[in-house]
Amino acid sequence: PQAIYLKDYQVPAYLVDATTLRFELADDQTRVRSTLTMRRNPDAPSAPAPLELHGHESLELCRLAIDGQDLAATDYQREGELLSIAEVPASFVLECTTRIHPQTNTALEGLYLSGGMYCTQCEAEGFRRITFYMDRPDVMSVFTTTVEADKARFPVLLSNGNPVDSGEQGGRHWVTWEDPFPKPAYLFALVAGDLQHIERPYKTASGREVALRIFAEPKDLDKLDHAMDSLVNAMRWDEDVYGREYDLDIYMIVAVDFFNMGAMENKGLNIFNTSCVLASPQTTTDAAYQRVEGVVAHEYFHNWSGNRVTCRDWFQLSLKEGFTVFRDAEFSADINSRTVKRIEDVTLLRTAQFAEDAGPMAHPVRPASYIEISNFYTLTVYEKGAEVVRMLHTLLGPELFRQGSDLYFERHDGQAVTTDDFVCAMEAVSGRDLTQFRRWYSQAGTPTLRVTDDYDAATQRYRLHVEQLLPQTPDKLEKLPLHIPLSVGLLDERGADTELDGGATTVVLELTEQRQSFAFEGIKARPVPSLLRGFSAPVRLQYAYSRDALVFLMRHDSDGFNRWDAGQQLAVEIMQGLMADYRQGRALQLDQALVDAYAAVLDDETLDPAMVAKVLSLPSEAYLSELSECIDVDAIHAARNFVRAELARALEPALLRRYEALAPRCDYAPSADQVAQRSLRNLCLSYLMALEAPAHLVRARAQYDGCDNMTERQAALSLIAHSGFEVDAAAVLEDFYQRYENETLVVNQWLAVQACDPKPGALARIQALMEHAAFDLRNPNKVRSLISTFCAMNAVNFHDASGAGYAFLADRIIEMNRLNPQVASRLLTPLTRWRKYDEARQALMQAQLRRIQGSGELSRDVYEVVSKSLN
Ligand code: B3K
Ligand code: ZN
Repeated sequence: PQAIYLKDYQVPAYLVDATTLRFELADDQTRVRSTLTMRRNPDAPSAPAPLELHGHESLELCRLAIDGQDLAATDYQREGELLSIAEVPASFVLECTTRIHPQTNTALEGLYLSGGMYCTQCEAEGFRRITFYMDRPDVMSVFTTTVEADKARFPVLLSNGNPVDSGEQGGRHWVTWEDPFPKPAYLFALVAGDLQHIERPYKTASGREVALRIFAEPKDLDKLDHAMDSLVNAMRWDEDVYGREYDLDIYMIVAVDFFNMGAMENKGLNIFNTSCVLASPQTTTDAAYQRVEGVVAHEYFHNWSGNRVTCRDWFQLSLKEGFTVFRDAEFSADINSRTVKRIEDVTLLRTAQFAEDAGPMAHPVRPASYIEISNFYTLTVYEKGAEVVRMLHTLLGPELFRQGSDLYFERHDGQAVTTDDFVCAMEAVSGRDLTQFRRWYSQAGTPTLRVTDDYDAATQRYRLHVEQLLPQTPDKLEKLPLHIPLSVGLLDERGADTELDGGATTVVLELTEQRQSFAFEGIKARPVPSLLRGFSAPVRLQYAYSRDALVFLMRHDSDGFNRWDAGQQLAVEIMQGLMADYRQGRALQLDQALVDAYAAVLDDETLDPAMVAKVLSLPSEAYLSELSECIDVDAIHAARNFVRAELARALEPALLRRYEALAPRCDYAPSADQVAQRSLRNLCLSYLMALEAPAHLVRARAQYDGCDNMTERQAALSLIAHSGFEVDAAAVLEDFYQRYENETLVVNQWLAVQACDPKPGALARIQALMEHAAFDLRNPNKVRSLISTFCAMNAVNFHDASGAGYAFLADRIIEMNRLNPQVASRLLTPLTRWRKYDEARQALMQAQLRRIQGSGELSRDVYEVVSKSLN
């Protein structure tokens, strides 16, 4: 496989003005007829070029014609994914008929079957599995699509835009859809199935009527209201905050069971993984409710940031993804708790994205090359990309940022553009030079900020000295200093914010040099600095806080994020000390400072319970791993469990008091208040269960039996299932399966709970579950629930010194490489991190990577990750 480079980009030689498609859906006789109105691109170099169409190897070409004349096999060349025709007129009509095989499509790209219903996934390069086309995002066309199928089996036929015609004959029927907005082929969608829907009318700010419809299998019709509420909220929010309105008469969402990702923003016809749209109190946890809300909003926001304005090429993916993640994060922050949302996003960034950015697949937010673009739907493009947009928001302030976004949409509506065009709009409205800021798009790796300070009482001057350290990454490019907004406040001895410039208590320092100092005048006593407030930049921060200072910040910082982060830093430091003790065989002892700090937070009735739960949640094993030079999974697990049990022992009465006081008093609602209370109550129960005491087991089982919602039931289930009470664990797992056997998404949670059970022998349990009726290797949700969860969330078992976990994973990857390359490639992630483990494990992991490499014909997806990892 060959790499593709950003520097080789060329404008398309031809354009498609109109695309007409006819799908004849018929088991193993599915045909696609396309009629493309095409012409030479006036912006392309003038010498006539061959016409190059993309078409996957699996396409059976039945007919190709230009201006009504059939082409002979000698009139074109087919090589790999390209079909080229040496000479075509300056403008012409291309007709093409292909035969495709959705019924055997397990890659879930292009047209495939999900539980008996036809659906599509075309981003990034799936359309070429449907027909020959210029399958690149800078070729935009209007589409007219006719879908024809058996009426009884597929009563609902959908595509993008508005329905304009329909009819039936014999047992078959057809519907024609017209999408008037030019779009790239990756936004094409089609659905045919036995579906039902809920509908709600929506009136846009300017008074247009839109019909909102959400489709699902009949059995799931009662689980669509939350997605509908979320959609309406997102539409209103985008009008209020960005001035963006919806533009078609219908907006449709369809829920499907087999889906590689979370959801897809196809114009007017979003296709969603059921896990990101279905919700009911009895089957869905609070976290999943919030995910539905966030993903529904994300896909809706793409209608402007992605569809109306799209990407010139796939190197620009973060143009739409980074911006849209930033938009959906702000939406969720406005609807729920801003600080809690920020904590969750930063947690993901610091554990998973920082690890990616330090590994063999590290790449800039705008990659410079790729072998398989599907491998670049990454935390870096999405989450770090969103942080880059957030930094622009911080540097410009909300008003200028909004003006910049308005200008961006106005300038580029209907175009396919670059991340640079986005930054240019921000420059134009602010008059700022963002040349140096652009390095965030081209430089990979997480910067470290090393901060020191000094205070001179005589002059009342406090200074911060900041150095930025930029790591080496696989591209070996030279790193230049970044433009970094560093948000800071200074706490006085009472814990109050000091008034800085013009009365502000938080200031944004702009770092542009490798080393820089900032002076604050008129500071009466040595302050405690609150650095990187709100996590104002995606960096690792180093500052030598004493434990006392961290406790002080936990108690007093006016910045909620930093209050939480001070607690995390304190816990990390303590656990790192215990990890060292564990390795040396010393007895473990918990620093009383942590107990006291946690006790104070637990007793603070004025704090939002959601914040209390966040502050009292110990940093995860994954985060401790990310912070380790060399990951010792056993030491991490032992130290963290020790701290949990010690805290529980010391705080048992307080934990119990809050647990009882938070007992639910009314019916379930996914409201911010209730979510907060349940999260703290479940956290208290999890500490109590760390004591392994029968009385708390009884409590957990009572919660499991007595609750009216999945959030409480699932929390109790996993605590009991992971406890040492083996008989009770087996009983509760059995009960859970019996109750929810027919709820696929709940059964997936049941698989996940077992996959992350840290007790010894996990691998054998996973292998047994793979034989269970509830498992299906072809369904990505099930693969993720069982296999990915085991490898990512059960470190002590997956990294067992025998290497059996690695061999198991390699076997699954080799199987999945044939069935579904995208899922196979994602499964590789844990093995790509081999450099972070001890020598023995390094050798075992590398051996499995080599075994995969030599296992036969690899997909581009798996080939790229394996070869980069072994490099
Ligand atoms: N744009 C889609 C991602 C599709 C990825 C396909 N490999 C989902 C999203 O970010 O909204
Ligand atoms: Zn997206």
